[in-house]
Amino acid sequence: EQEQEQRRRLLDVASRFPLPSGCRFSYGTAGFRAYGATMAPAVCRAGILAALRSVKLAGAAVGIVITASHNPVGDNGVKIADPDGGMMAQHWEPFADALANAPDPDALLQLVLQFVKNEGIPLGGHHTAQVLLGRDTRPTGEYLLDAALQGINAIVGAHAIDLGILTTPQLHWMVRSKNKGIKASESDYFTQLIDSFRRMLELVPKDKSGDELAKKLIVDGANGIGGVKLEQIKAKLSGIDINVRNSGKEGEGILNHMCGADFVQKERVTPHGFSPEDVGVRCASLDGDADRLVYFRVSSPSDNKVDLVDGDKILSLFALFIREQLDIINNNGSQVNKSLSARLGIVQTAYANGASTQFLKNLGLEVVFTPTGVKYLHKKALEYDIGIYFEANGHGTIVFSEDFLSQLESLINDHSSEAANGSAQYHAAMRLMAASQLINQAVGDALSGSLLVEAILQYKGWSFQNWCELYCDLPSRQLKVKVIDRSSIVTTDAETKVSQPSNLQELIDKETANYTHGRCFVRPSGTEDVVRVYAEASMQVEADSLARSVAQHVEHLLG
Ligand code: G16
Repeated sequence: EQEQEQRRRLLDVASRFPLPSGCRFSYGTAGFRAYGATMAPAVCRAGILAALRSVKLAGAAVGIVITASHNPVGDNGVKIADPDGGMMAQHWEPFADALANAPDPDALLQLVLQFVKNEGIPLGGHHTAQVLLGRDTRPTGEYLLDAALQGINAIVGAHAIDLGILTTPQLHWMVRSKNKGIKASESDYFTQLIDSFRRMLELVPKDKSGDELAKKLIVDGANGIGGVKLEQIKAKLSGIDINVRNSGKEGEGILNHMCGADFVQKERVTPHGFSPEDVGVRCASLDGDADRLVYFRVSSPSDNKVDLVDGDKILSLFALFIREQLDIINNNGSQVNKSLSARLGIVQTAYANGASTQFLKNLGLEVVFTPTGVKYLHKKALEYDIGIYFEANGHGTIVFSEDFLSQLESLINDHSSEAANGSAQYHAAMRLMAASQLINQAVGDALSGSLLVEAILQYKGWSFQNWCELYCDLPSRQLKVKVIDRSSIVTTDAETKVSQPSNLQELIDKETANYTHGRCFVRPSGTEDVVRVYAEASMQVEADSLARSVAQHVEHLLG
């Protein structure tokens, strides 16, 4: 009987959300994304999928975020978070694609029945499933939330919990915390941020506490949810003076339009809402769902250019800080003569500026590359005791292994005697512990990331200028090319080479050979209907011209 009920529900929900003809969804770099008004069938099916994933994992909470992140306000999307708070396991993506594109109710039912049989998912029995839902501020969010809820409720025994409007990283954090059995509400998230930030500042050496300018930060909230959340907590963040622009309030502007992390990083000009009066002040820019973070400074009152600190430089600051603390712990002749063994790994993508990779390698750090997409970088970073990953566009975080954290805890406990706990070793261990609590362990998080940046700058007594000067970026240029079918480009070697169309790589190589320090690659975007072209060279005009000529080849070959 339960089985009949299950079939009936699936047929019923599929007939309520028919797939428009000619529509094709792909689980891309970060879930399904398209024009918001067309997304309901895919979001409903993502609801079915998330509930099935929870049943498969013995009722552990799974997450759904309804967002199109950096995309224009008219777009929307959906992505699924696994019980550990990370992105959904990649081996379920082919099923996600098939489910989203099932042409009619019967095909959808057969697909689900076959999949649950293959995966050994106990459908229709006495199972439970729970799905936590969050969404960003897009106008289509509520409509798509309803589609997701209907999809989840189509699975017998599934329970949906709508957590309202959240940043993407908040939802990931809540899924992770809930499954760990620790407090998982929004106020718990805020408390963790506020407390660990305070602890980080308490560990700043007295001689380093800077002037008022050092504490001042202007945040471009991209008119999305990040600014809204920051407004809620900024008064409780002591030791920093935050001013939010593009905060998402009525009349301030349009989501991601002429503002936000993607705009600032790609265009390198001041976002809407900033003026020459802001020259010299440290500014941070978030994207629409607050999972990207870049920093900038308005460089002169006479033009709108900015000095950019992208994800690579945030990564470099984090790497320096972590390395320094490990060195203090391991080279310090303290009374508690204990060292920590930690494999520190750095993960980047082909978009990482060549100068950043060189800088990190010169520090003797292990640097590895993955294709674009947090799902790849995060997974790689988990292979280390401490894994630091960042994409140049500002997605990234630091992940600490359980084993490392328990080593750290025992080191801190060993310092419990009064004589030892004033030692540099103890302070370094406490700093690493506070950093592991401040920085989001589930996914890159612009709010917690910026607080860690602020705490590290205060710890080092560094100005924005000091940070900028870590290394000098090689000039680069990114272009988007509209083609008929972007999936006809196939890449290999962490996206640095094109394998199809067969002659394209040869053309790229020929163009690149014309430039000193030239580097160029192309790849189909997984979030927008474009091919992306990236070029780097020793001068800006050269990077521009290399990108332009390769873009022309792409246009010529793919129409
Ligand atoms: C998403 C992914 C990122 C990726 C970005 C661009 O970001 O989470 O890992 O770098 O898309 O991907 P693509 O170049 O394939 O379009 P977001 O901020 O849009 O969720």
